[in-house]
Amino acid sequence: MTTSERIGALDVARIRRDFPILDRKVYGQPLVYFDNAATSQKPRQVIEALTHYYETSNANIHRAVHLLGEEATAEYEGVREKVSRFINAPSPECIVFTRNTSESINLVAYAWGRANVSAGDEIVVTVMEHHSNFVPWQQLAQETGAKLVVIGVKEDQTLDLDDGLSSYLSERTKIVAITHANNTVGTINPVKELAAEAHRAGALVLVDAAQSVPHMPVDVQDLDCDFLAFSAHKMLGPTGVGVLYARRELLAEMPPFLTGGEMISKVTIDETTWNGIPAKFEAGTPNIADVVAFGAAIDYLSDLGMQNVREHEKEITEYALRRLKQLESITIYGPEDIDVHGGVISFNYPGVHPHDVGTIVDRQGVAIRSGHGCNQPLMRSLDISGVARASFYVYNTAAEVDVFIDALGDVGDRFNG
Ligand code: C6P
Repeated sequence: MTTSERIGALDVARIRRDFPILDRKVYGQPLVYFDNAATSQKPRQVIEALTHYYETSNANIHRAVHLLGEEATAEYEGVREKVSRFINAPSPECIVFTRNTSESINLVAYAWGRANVSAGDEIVVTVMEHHSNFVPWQQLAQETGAKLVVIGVKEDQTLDLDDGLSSYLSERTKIVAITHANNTVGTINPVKELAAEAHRAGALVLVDAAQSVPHMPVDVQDLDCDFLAFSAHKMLGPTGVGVLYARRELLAEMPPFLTGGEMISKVTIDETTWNGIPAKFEAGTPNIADVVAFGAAIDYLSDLGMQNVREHEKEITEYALRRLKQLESITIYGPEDIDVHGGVISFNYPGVHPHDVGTIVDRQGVAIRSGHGCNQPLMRSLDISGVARASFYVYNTAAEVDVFIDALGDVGDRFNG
């Protein structure tokens, strides 16, 4: 690979011009933003959609008879249709807007979980779950007396499925909650195959897609999952918008998570009946403006093509892995096979705290994440407290990887020599 700006499928030079923040300097150096797994940067198109909405159509939705209210409702519902098409959901009714992935998963753990899980039932998760897809299930198990079954990882941080998923399932398994792509070691899990196996055992499947929907084509009907959760802010959209996809029958049967305005059908002093789906799960005034701007992010990614996004990230990740492996005394985590490795790389130097690594590269303008990455069970299983992590997106270049490698310089020697 050369250090040219054009990598594979994407015209990165053109893309970069859409991101105003990439023009700024950090400690006098051009910003190299490698913290995309935490949140992505936003293109001008998304920022302008947000401003345009407030300047032209701002009103509350689903309740006003005036024109602004109708326009705002149409824009908001239009984005629900876009999201539905983006992940190939069978209907926009299957899309619930939340605040983020964490809230989407909590919605399922509370609304579905409290109604369907009881003492002696089993919930299967993996040790590589982000806390957002671990703690809600752990708490549900503790509250109901259900058993939490945890799938471990092998040495290359792929799931330990040598004896098949069935070895973790029983006739009491109610749900398998699994991440599509891990956010620290980068493992991409075979969720389609796992969903088929879980369904054969009569269990439902929730996919944490916070690190997959932004980075690769995801088709919920092809995966055949029951629930799938992701966040707008990791895919060029604004903060404060999450998505829960759920099968229509499940949403129809589930009790609400939050109650209040707009999620009701009828309220009397004695009782309340619920609105239809998905309104039943969107109590109160939602984050209208950010949902509208999220629509611009989906348009942007759709124009790039999600397969192209994945190809670009694969190439940049392979290049970064090759360069990192040349550094002295570095430990790199995650699977070798790039087909099951997302666009994140975590690493450590012996005896060097990841925060020190993060601070050193920051002084050269390179933003990475350091710490446990909300993956404490996984960190514990690797016997480490945290990692330094670089994560890539559509605007990152091989030239930026070179800046990052130069910024790492002699970190290993400096601390140990
Ligand atoms: N991971 C990271 O730096 P929220 O914060 O609710 O939008 O997303 C939570 C979440 C759930 N699942 C996975 C796999 C994730 O990676 C995240 C967020 C960020 O890796 C913040 S810890």
